[in-house]
Amino acid sequence: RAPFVSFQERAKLATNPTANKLFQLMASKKTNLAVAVDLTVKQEILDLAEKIGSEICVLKTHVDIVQDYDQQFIKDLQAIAAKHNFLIFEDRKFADIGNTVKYQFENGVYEISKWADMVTIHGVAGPAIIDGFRESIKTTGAGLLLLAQMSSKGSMCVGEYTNQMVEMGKSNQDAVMGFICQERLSAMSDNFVLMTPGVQFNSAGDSMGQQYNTPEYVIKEKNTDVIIVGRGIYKSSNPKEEAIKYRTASWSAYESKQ
Ligand code: 6AU
Repeated sequence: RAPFVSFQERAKLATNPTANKLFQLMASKKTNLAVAVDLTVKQEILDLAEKIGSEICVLKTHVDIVQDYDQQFIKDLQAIAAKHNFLIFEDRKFADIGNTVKYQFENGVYEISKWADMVTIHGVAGPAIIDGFRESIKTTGAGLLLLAQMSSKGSMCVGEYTNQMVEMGKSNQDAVMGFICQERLSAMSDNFVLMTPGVQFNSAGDSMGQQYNTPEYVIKEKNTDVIIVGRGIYKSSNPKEEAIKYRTASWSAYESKQ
């Protein structure tokens, strides 16, 4: 396995401003837990953010599933993020040509570029997709997360495609903050944040192709940096307590690599 480099050290190596910020935040707050809040009513998202905010480094949204979305929702979420010190990740999974994703990022109802600290992008359209984000993120310092691998059964983000995504990240280190992946590959250098979804303690998967691993497995065995937990936390009857369990497990797994 690659030699251990702490989050503090990785902050210094980071080439994207949000990667730097996230490494520092994780090191000081001592949490590498990101939570996917896939709820569809804004007040429910805000209530959960308030409850678990102290435990997390990142809150992940799918803003297009919020039925009563408005700009106040973003202001309220940003206030909670500032209070509890976490970053906001809009999991939009952009995939079109540069010119189109630029509109999707900056315009429409959501104006994602105005508030998201980081967003996900697919590489199917080729590396020029990144040019659609470059102008906007030059001013905000936001980070792009490249989908190098997916957690779902039969994912086609494998093999040579995955290698090409890593290369796309390395050729665009100013804009790309890291990867969504299931394992650390040797080509993934320490300036990148590696975030892994498909994490749950008590389930192997769902009926729609999702596959789960434990925090220990992904952080220690697969050597990634951040776990992304959705239903394992937001569906729980006590999300705060559950968030603490995931936080403790993923942070001990990180520390055990030293
Ligand atoms: O823990 P879950 O299964 O309730 O939620 C997992 C979350 C969802 C997915 O949209 C997302 O993680 N996700 C992603 C991301 C983060 O981009 C990639 C992937 O391969 N698998 C996955 O589940 O919000």
